[in-house]
Amino acid sequence: MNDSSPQQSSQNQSTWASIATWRMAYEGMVKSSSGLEEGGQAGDAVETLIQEVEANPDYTSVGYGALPNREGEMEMDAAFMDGNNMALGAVAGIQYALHPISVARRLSRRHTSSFLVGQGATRYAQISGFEMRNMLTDRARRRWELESAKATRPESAGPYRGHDTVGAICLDLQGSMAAGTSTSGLFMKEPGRVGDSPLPGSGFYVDSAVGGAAATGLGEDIMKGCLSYRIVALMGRGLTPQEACDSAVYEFYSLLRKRCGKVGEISLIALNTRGEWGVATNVEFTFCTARKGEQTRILMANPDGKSGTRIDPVAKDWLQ
Ligand code: SD4
Repeated sequence: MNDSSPQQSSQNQSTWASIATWRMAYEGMVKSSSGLEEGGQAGDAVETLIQEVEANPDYTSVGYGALPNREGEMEMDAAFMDGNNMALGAVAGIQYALHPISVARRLSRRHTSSFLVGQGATRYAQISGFEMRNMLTDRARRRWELESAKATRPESAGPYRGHDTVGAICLDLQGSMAAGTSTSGLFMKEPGRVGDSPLPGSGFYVDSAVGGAAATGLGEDIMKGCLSYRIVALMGRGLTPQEACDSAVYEFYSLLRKRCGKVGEISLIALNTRGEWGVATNVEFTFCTARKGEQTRILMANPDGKSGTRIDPVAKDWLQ
Protein backbone atom coordinates (compact mmCIF):
# COMPACT_ATOMS: atom_id res chain seq x y z
CA MET A 1 0.00 0.00 0.00
CA ASN A 2 1.09 3.54 -0.67
CA ASP A 3 1.37 5.47 2.52
CA SER A 4 -0.02 8.77 1.32
CA SER A 5 -2.20 10.40 -1.27
CA PRO A 6 -1.04 12.00 -4.51
CA GLN A 7 0.06 15.60 -4.70
CA GLN A 8 -1.39 16.39 -8.10
CA SER A 9 -4.98 17.17 -7.24
CA SER A 10 -5.25 19.72 -10.06
CA GLN A 11 -4.82 17.00 -12.63
CA ASN A 12 -7.69 14.95 -13.94
CA GLN A 13 -6.04 11.55 -13.66
CA SER A 14 -7.48 8.94 -15.95
CA THR A 15 -4.72 6.58 -16.92
CA TRP A 16 -2.26 4.14 -15.47
CA ALA A 17 1.13 3.43 -17.01
CA SER A 18 4.46 1.66 -16.42
CA ILE A 19 7.91 1.63 -17.88
CA ALA A 20 10.74 -0.73 -16.92
CA THR A 21 14.27 -1.54 -18.02
CA TRP A 22 15.13 -4.52 -20.20
CA ARG A 23 13.14 -7.31 -21.76
CA MET A 24 13.30 -9.20 -18.44
CA ALA A 25 10.61 -6.87 -17.03
CA TYR A 26 7.97 -8.14 -19.47
CA GLU A 27 6.32 -10.90 -17.41
CA GLY A 28 6.35 -8.76 -14.27
CA MET A 29 4.86 -5.86 -16.18
CA VAL A 30 2.04 -8.00 -17.53
CA LYS A 31 1.31 -9.19 -14.00
CA SER A 32 1.47 -5.75 -12.39
CA SER A 33 -0.61 -4.17 -15.17
CA SER A 34 -3.68 -6.15 -14.21
CA GLY A 35 -3.40 -4.72 -10.70
CA LEU A 36 -3.12 -1.19 -12.07
CA GLU A 37 -6.07 -1.77 -14.41
CA GLU A 38 -8.18 -2.77 -11.41
CA GLY A 39 -7.28 0.40 -9.54
CA GLY A 40 -4.29 -1.01 -7.66
CA GLN A 41 -1.55 1.21 -6.32
CA ALA A 42 1.65 2.23 -8.08
CA GLY A 43 3.81 1.01 -5.17
CA ASP A 44 2.27 -2.45 -5.34
CA ALA A 45 2.79 -2.53 -9.10
CA VAL A 46 6.47 -1.65 -8.78
CA GLU A 47 7.00 -4.30 -6.12
CA THR A 48 5.09 -7.00 -8.03
CA LEU A 49 6.95 -6.28 -11.26
CA ILE A 50 10.37 -6.38 -9.65
CA GLN A 51 9.60 -9.43 -7.47
CA GLU A 52 8.77 -11.37 -10.63
CA VAL A 53 12.23 -10.64 -12.05
CA GLU A 54 13.98 -11.33 -8.74
CA ALA A 55 12.39 -14.78 -8.43
CA ASN A 56 13.21 -15.88 -11.98
CA PRO A 57 16.58 -17.70 -12.19
CA ASP A 58 16.57 -17.25 -15.99
CA TYR A 59 17.23 -13.56 -15.47
CA THR A 60 20.83 -13.70 -14.46
CA SER A 61 21.46 -10.18 -13.23
CA VAL A 62 18.71 -9.72 -10.65
CA GLY A 63 17.79 -11.75 -7.57
CA TYR A 64 17.78 -15.56 -7.53
CA GLY A 65 20.48 -16.97 -9.79
CA ALA A 66 22.12 -13.62 -10.50
CA LEU A 67 25.77 -12.56 -10.72
CA PRO A 68 28.17 -13.27 -7.85
CA ASN A 69 30.93 -10.96 -6.74
CA ARG A 70 34.64 -11.76 -7.08
CA GLU A 71 34.51 -14.08 -4.08
CA GLY A 72 31.55 -16.05 -5.40
CA GLU A 73 29.00 -14.39 -3.12
CA MET A 74 25.81 -12.70 -4.17
CA GLU A 75 25.46 -9.14 -2.92
CA MET A 76 22.38 -7.28 -4.09
CA ASP A 77 21.28 -3.65 -4.26
CA ALA A 78 17.66 -2.44 -4.36
CA ALA A 79 15.57 0.63 -3.68
CA PHE A 80 11.97 1.79 -3.51
CA MET A 81 10.53 5.30 -3.60
CA ASP A 82 6.97 6.53 -3.06
CA GLY A 83 6.41 9.61 -5.20
CA ASN A 84 3.62 10.95 -3.00
CA ASN A 85 5.53 11.50 0.21
CA MET A 86 9.07 10.99 -1.18
CA ALA A 87 9.52 8.09 1.25
CA LEU A 88 12.44 5.96 0.22
CA GLY A 89 14.11 2.81 1.39
CA ALA A 90 17.18 1.05 0.07
CA VAL A 91 19.53 -1.84 0.66
CA ALA A 92 23.05 -2.35 -0.64
CA GLY A 93 25.14 -5.50 -0.53
CA ILE A 94 22.26 -7.46 1.00
CA GLN A 95 22.63 -11.26 0.94
CA TYR A 96 20.20 -14.19 0.92
CA ALA A 97 17.02 -12.11 0.64
CA LEU A 98 14.83 -13.46 -2.15
CA HIS A 99 13.15 -10.07 -2.62
CA PRO A 100 15.47 -7.15 -1.92
CA ILE A 101 12.81 -4.82 -3.44
CA SER A 102 10.38 -5.79 -0.67
CA VAL A 103 13.00 -5.19 2.00
CA ALA A 104 13.66 -1.75 0.47
CA ARG A 105 9.95 -0.98 0.37
CA ARG A 106 9.50 -1.96 4.02
CA LEU A 107 12.43 0.29 4.92
CA SER A 108 10.80 3.17 3.03
CA ARG A 109 8.14 3.29 5.73
CA ARG A 110 10.74 4.20 8.33
CA HIS A 111 11.86 7.75 8.94
CA THR A 112 15.33 6.76 10.11
CA SER A 113 17.58 3.81 9.28
CA SER A 114 15.83 3.47 5.94
CA PHE A 115 18.98 2.73 3.88
CA LEU A 116 20.85 -0.34 5.17
CA VAL A 117 24.01 -1.96 3.86
CA GLY A 118 25.78 -5.32 4.11
CA GLN A 119 25.26 -7.39 7.22
CA GLY A 120 22.90 -4.84 8.71
CA ALA A 121 20.61 -5.10 5.70
CA THR A 122 20.75 -8.91 5.70
CA ARG A 123 20.09 -9.09 9.42
CA TYR A 124 17.16 -6.70 9.13
CA ALA A 125 15.60 -8.82 6.37
CA GLN A 126 16.06 -11.98 8.40
CA ILE A 127 14.64 -10.56 11.62
CA SER A 128 11.73 -8.97 9.76
CA GLY A 129 10.65 -12.32 8.35
CA PHE A 130 11.52 -11.85 4.69
CA GLU A 131 12.15 -15.04 2.73
CA MET A 132 15.87 -15.88 2.80
CA ARG A 133 17.61 -18.46 0.65
CA ASN A 134 20.88 -19.33 -1.00
CA MET A 135 20.62 -17.05 -4.02
CA LEU A 136 23.41 -18.77 -5.91
CA THR A 137 22.07 -21.34 -8.37
CA ASP A 138 24.35 -24.07 -9.74
CA ARG A 139 24.48 -22.18 -13.01
CA ALA A 140 25.56 -18.98 -11.27
CA ARG A 141 28.25 -20.86 -9.37
CA ARG A 142 29.55 -22.49 -12.55
CA ARG A 143 29.71 -19.10 -14.23
CA TRP A 144 31.69 -17.73 -11.35
CA GLU A 145 34.05 -20.73 -11.33
CA LEU A 146 34.70 -20.37 -15.06
CA GLU A 147 35.37 -16.65 -14.73
CA SER A 148 37.58 -17.12 -11.67
CA ALA A 149 39.62 -19.78 -13.46
CA LYS A 150 40.33 -17.32 -16.28
CA ALA A 151 41.80 -14.78 -13.91
CA THR A 152 45.37 -15.31 -12.85
CA ARG A 153 45.01 -12.75 -10.08
CA PRO A 154 41.67 -12.07 -8.38
CA GLU A 155 41.73 -8.38 -9.25
CA SER A 156 42.07 -9.10 -12.94
CA ALA A 157 38.65 -10.74 -13.01
CA GLY A 158 35.88 -8.42 -14.22
CA PRO A 159 34.91 -5.84 -13.36
CA TYR A 160 32.44 -5.09 -16.14
CA ARG A 161 31.01 -8.12 -17.83
CA GLY A 162 27.48 -9.13 -17.17
CA HIS A 163 25.17 -6.76 -15.40
CA ASP A 164 21.70 -5.19 -15.67
CA THR A 165 19.25 -3.67 -13.29
CA VAL A 166 15.52 -3.97 -13.34
CA GLY A 167 14.22 -0.46 -12.78
CA ALA A 168 10.51 0.36 -12.88
CA ILE A 169 8.30 3.42 -12.61
CA CYS A 170 4.53 3.08 -12.30
CA LEU A 171 1.62 5.52 -12.32
CA ASP A 172 -1.76 4.44 -10.96
CA LEU A 173 -5.31 5.61 -11.64
CA GLN A 174 -5.24 7.77 -8.51
CA GLY A 175 -2.24 9.70 -9.84
CA SER A 176 0.26 8.17 -7.44
CA MET A 177 3.68 7.25 -8.75
CA ALA A 178 6.40 4.93 -7.40
CA ALA A 179 9.80 3.74 -8.55
CA GLY A 180 12.04 0.80 -7.70
CA THR A 181 15.27 -0.93 -8.69
CA SER A 182 16.92 -4.29 -8.04
CA THR A 183 20.22 -5.79 -9.19
CA SER A 184 23.12 -7.99 -8.23
CA GLY A 185 25.36 -5.29 -9.74
CA LEU A 186 28.37 -6.05 -11.86
CA PHE A 187 29.55 -9.63 -12.30
CA MET A 188 32.82 -10.26 -10.38
CA LYS A 189 32.52 -6.93 -8.62
CA GLU A 190 34.69 -6.11 -5.66
CA PRO A 191 32.99 -7.33 -2.44
CA GLY A 192 31.30 -4.31 -0.89
CA ARG A 193 30.94 -2.49 -4.20
CA VAL A 194 27.71 -0.48 -4.45
CA GLY A 195 26.32 0.71 -7.79
CA ASP A 196 23.89 3.48 -8.65
CA SER A 197 20.75 1.36 -8.28
CA PRO A 198 20.09 1.95 -4.55
CA LEU A 199 21.18 5.60 -4.69
CA PRO A 200 18.30 8.10 -4.85
CA GLY A 201 18.74 10.58 -7.66
CA SER A 202 21.22 8.35 -9.46
CA GLY A 203 19.55 4.96 -9.94
CA PHE A 204 15.97 6.20 -9.52
CA TYR A 205 13.79 9.11 -8.46
CA VAL A 206 10.07 9.82 -8.49
CA ASP A 207 7.76 12.68 -7.58
CA SER A 208 4.02 12.09 -8.11
CA ALA A 209 3.60 15.75 -9.08
CA VAL A 210 6.10 15.45 -11.94
CA GLY A 211 7.19 11.92 -12.89
CA GLY A 212 9.98 9.44 -12.31
CA ALA A 213 13.16 8.04 -13.82
CA ALA A 214 15.39 4.99 -13.38
CA ALA A 215 18.78 3.90 -14.68
CA THR A 216 20.73 0.87 -15.77
CA GLY A 217 24.34 0.58 -16.90
CA LEU A 218 27.67 1.28 -15.31
CA GLY A 219 26.77 2.59 -11.87
CA GLU A 220 30.12 4.25 -11.33
CA ASP A 221 29.41 6.54 -14.30
CA ILE A 222 25.66 6.98 -13.81
CA MET A 223 26.17 8.22 -10.25
CA LYS A 224 28.57 10.92 -11.45
CA GLY A 225 25.64 12.62 -13.16
CA CYS A 226 22.73 12.01 -10.71
CA LEU A 227 20.86 11.31 -13.91
CA SER A 228 17.50 10.15 -12.54
CA TYR A 229 17.07 13.31 -10.49
CA ARG A 230 18.22 15.43 -13.42
CA ILE A 231 15.54 13.93 -15.66
CA VAL A 232 12.77 14.45 -13.09
CA ALA A 233 13.93 18.06 -12.58
CA LEU A 234 13.81 18.67 -16.35
CA MET A 235 10.31 17.20 -16.57
CA GLY A 236 9.37 19.51 -13.70
CA ARG A 237 10.42 22.43 -15.90
CA GLY A 238 8.04 21.30 -18.62
CA LEU A 239 10.09 18.95 -20.80
CA THR A 240 8.46 15.76 -22.04
CA PRO A 241 10.02 12.52 -20.69
CA GLN A 242 11.74 11.97 -24.05
CA GLU A 243 13.12 15.52 -24.17
CA ALA A 244 14.27 15.22 -20.55
CA CYS A 245 16.00 11.86 -21.16
CA ASP A 246 17.69 13.05 -24.35
CA SER A 247 18.86 16.26 -22.74
CA ALA A 248 20.17 14.74 -19.51
CA VAL A 249 21.75 11.59 -20.89
CA TYR A 250 23.43 12.85 -24.06
CA GLU A 251 24.67 16.09 -22.50
CA PHE A 252 26.16 14.17 -19.61
CA TYR A 253 27.61 11.50 -21.88
CA SER A 254 29.39 14.19 -23.95
CA LEU A 255 30.69 15.91 -20.85
CA LEU A 256 32.02 12.70 -19.34
CA ARG A 257 33.64 11.69 -22.60
CA LYS A 258 35.36 15.05 -22.81
CA ARG A 259 36.52 15.03 -19.20
CA CYS A 260 37.34 11.32 -18.65
CA GLY A 261 37.83 9.90 -22.13
CA LYS A 262 35.83 6.75 -21.58
CA VAL A 263 32.23 6.25 -20.51
CA GLY A 264 30.41 3.05 -19.57
CA GLU A 265 26.95 2.00 -20.60
CA ILE A 266 24.21 4.42 -19.55
CA SER A 267 20.48 3.88 -20.17
CA LEU A 268 17.64 5.82 -18.55
CA ILE A 269 13.86 5.50 -18.63
CA ALA A 270 11.28 8.08 -17.54
CA LEU A 271 7.51 8.39 -17.06
CA ASN A 272 5.43 11.48 -16.33
CA THR A 273 2.06 12.05 -14.64
CA ARG A 274 0.22 11.73 -17.95
CA GLY A 275 1.67 8.28 -18.61
CA GLU A 276 4.02 9.56 -21.32
CA TRP A 277 7.43 7.93 -21.35
CA GLY A 278 10.94 8.56 -22.61
CA VAL A 279 14.24 6.71 -22.93
CA ALA A 280 17.84 7.61 -23.72
CA THR A 281 20.87 5.36 -23.99
CA ASN A 282 24.40 5.13 -25.32
CA VAL A 283 24.02 1.41 -26.17
CA GLU A 284 21.37 -0.86 -27.60
CA PHE A 285 18.81 -1.16 -24.83
CA THR A 286 15.48 -3.00 -24.48
CA PHE A 287 12.68 -1.80 -22.25
CA CYS A 288 9.00 -2.51 -21.58
CA THR A 289 6.02 -0.19 -21.49
CA ALA A 290 2.36 -0.57 -20.60
CA ARG A 291 -0.51 1.88 -20.46
CA LYS A 292 -4.26 1.75 -19.98
CA GLY A 293 -5.82 0.58 -23.23
CA GLU A 294 -2.51 -0.55 -24.73
CA GLN A 295 -0.74 -3.90 -24.83
CA THR A 296 2.47 -4.39 -22.88
CA ARG A 297 5.31 -3.84 -25.33
CA ILE A 298 8.99 -4.62 -25.54
CA LEU A 299 10.88 -1.90 -27.39
CA MET A 300 14.46 -1.31 -28.38
CA ALA A 301 16.27 2.00 -27.98
CA ASN A 302 19.51 3.08 -29.64
CA PRO A 303 21.33 6.40 -29.72
CA ASP A 304 20.61 8.03 -33.09
CA GLY A 305 24.01 9.71 -33.18
CA LYS A 306 22.46 13.22 -33.09
CA SER A 307 21.73 13.59 -29.37
CA GLY A 308 18.43 11.79 -29.82
CA THR A 309 17.08 8.28 -29.39
CA ARG A 310 15.77 5.86 -32.03
CA ILE A 311 13.05 3.55 -30.77
CA ASP A 312 12.03 0.39 -32.61
CA PRO A 313 9.72 -2.51 -31.87
CA VAL A 314 11.52 -5.76 -31.16
CA ALA A 315 10.91 -8.96 -33.10
CA LYS A 316 7.99 -11.11 -31.94
CA ASP A 317 10.29 -13.98 -30.86
CA TRP A 318 11.64 -11.77 -28.06
CA LEU A 319 8.34 -12.41 -26.38
CA GLN A 320 8.99 -16.14 -26.09
C1 SD4 B 1 25.22 -1.22 -11.15
N1 SD4 B 1 23.68 -0.10 -12.62
O1 SD4 B 1 25.33 -1.93 -10.17
C2 SD4 B 1 23.98 -1.37 -12.00
C3 SD4 B 1 24.18 -2.48 -12.95
C4 SD4 B 1 23.40 -2.37 -14.21
O2 SD4 B 1 23.25 -2.63 -16.47
O3 SD4 B 1 22.33 -1.86 -14.29
N2 SD4 B 1 23.91 -2.76 -15.31
O4 SD4 B 1 26.09 -0.43 -11.50
